[in-house]
Amino acid sequence: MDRRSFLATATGALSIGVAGCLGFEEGRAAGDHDVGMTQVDFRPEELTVDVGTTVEFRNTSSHGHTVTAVDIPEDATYFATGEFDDYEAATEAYESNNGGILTQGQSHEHTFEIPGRYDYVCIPHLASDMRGVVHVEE
Ligand SMILES: [Cu+2]
Repeated sequence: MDRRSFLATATGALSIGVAGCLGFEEGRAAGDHDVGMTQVDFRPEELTVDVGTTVEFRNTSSHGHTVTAVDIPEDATYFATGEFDDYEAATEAYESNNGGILTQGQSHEHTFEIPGRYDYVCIPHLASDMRGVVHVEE
């Protein structure tokens, strides 16, 4: 599935999930981010892109979230809101001073250069299982 058809699919699913939420729909229609956020979910939870794609994660909710990689391919560049070097650093920063939090409307971009599966989480909503996956294909 190419990026365009995936996005079309994701948007379709989103329309069902947030029917009646006009503001969010307008945000999607602008096509200016790839992964949005609800109170305790990434939307979509899984995204498939080609190598070299820059993905924009945007906090489309009123709650604070992080985008923090937990499991990425060997040799891939670590990514996290707050630009931390690894998961431990991101966790410490969040626990000490809310480091890495994206507030409403803020975005974080990452360019995926290595194929494979990238699992990420929202640290403050781990208890709600707020997780996402980016699949990067050759
Ligand atoms: Cu969150």
